[in-house]
Amino acid sequence: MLQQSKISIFSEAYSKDPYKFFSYFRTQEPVFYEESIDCYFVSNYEDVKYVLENEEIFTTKMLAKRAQPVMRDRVLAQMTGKEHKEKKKMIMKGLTGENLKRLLSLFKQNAIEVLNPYLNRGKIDLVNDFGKIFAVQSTMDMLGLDKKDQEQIAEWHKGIAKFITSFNLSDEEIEYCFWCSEQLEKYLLPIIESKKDSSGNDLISILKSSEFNGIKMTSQELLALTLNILLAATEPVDKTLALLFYNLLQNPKQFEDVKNNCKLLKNAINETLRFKPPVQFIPRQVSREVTIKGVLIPKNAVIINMIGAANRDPKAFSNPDKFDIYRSFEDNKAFTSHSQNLAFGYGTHTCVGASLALMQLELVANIILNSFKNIELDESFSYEEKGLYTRGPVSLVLKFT
Ligand code: HEM
Ligand code: 2IO
Repeated sequence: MLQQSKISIFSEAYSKDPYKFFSYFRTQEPVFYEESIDCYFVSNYEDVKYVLENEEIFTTKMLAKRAQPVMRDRVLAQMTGKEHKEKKKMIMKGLTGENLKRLLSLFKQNAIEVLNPYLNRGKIDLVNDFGKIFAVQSTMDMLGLDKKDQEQIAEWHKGIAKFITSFNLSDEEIEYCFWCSEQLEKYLLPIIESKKDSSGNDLISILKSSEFNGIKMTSQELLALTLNILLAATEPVDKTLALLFYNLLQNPKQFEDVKNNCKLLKNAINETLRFKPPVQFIPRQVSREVTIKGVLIPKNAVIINMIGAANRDPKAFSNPDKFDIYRSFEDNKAFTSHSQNLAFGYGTHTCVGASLALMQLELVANIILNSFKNIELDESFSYEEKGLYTRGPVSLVLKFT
């Protein structure tokens, strides 16, 4: 019988600062059972890696309940084997080569346009005035959607994100999430149906013209993958960008070094993703009884991988609680390859948009650094992060000259 811990991820203290709890979880309760939601939380780097690389034991079946009701059909993470490989390839086609070049140029335009009105104001909220708008616009470019509808899309996107990344929603909240999903369906289905096969380079057109086993996808299947990209490419962007600037502002020497050598931005982005990953949880469902660190996990139980805790495991990263853009990413005491941080996941379902996201973040951070000088936190601003599953700053008010 598992002893119920007094600690809960639903406590106010955890929600305020989960990072304070990670060492306790890793060392005292490496498989932590959260009774109220009947889930097992895994926090050691080696265990998270083991779970994510064994997809036969640790499946994504729980997404049928956690994602499918608002995604309206299966998302990429629910697929396995040949289907997963081929559909992932279709998505990759829309994000690489000439399409990558086209997207980066659109991202640049988006960033400049959104930042422009703030240039003479000396003040900007990097989350609410910039990041959220930039993220939705850029995802709409990937999908080939008309950006005139961005505000509407952003609002409905919040509803599906809430459903997938929450625990214990009320019936009213669930109803609202479903309503958002229905609005997105009503909006997107006619667009998906009107796109002419092989007429465009956007992801919807590419997916529509591709075949799996000689058969084209149905509109419903295309809708689910469209919603998958909408959520996956939008949700982490404003969070990562704000965390990057916050971490740099908290570490002025490192910020100076980045400003003097823009090649260091890549390191700063990678270190931000390790130090404070915007996607904190990756759930899996066990296909058979399994034991981790001596704890028996019953068949069909849901395991939640704690990415934030794994990324600060001292067995994988030296001095893990220090934000250090100079840490060698090869520096890994316990593992033979290299210590890859787990912000983009690991194994078969590793993020398909990872390299695009890194380029997008580098591009936009460079634009911000070139547009604003003497960036500081506004003195009236108090910093707060929010979210258990996805997590990031509520706002980040910067002043600059
Ligand atoms: C999967 C994080 C950006 C599309 C994932 C997973 C994580 C993640 C943790 C693994 C899920 C799992 O194993 O169940 C992030 C972060 C991002 C980011 C931190 C930005 C900083 C993007 C972008 C795209 C994208 C820009 C757009 C194309 C996807 C898709 C999957 C995925 C489609 C599912 C992959 C699969 O099941 O094979 N992402 N992501 N992500 N991500 Fe991202
Ligand atoms: C959409 C949770 C922001 C994904 C998800 C049901 C599947 C998958 C992830 C990421 C990030 C989002 N899981 N993206 O964790 O596609």
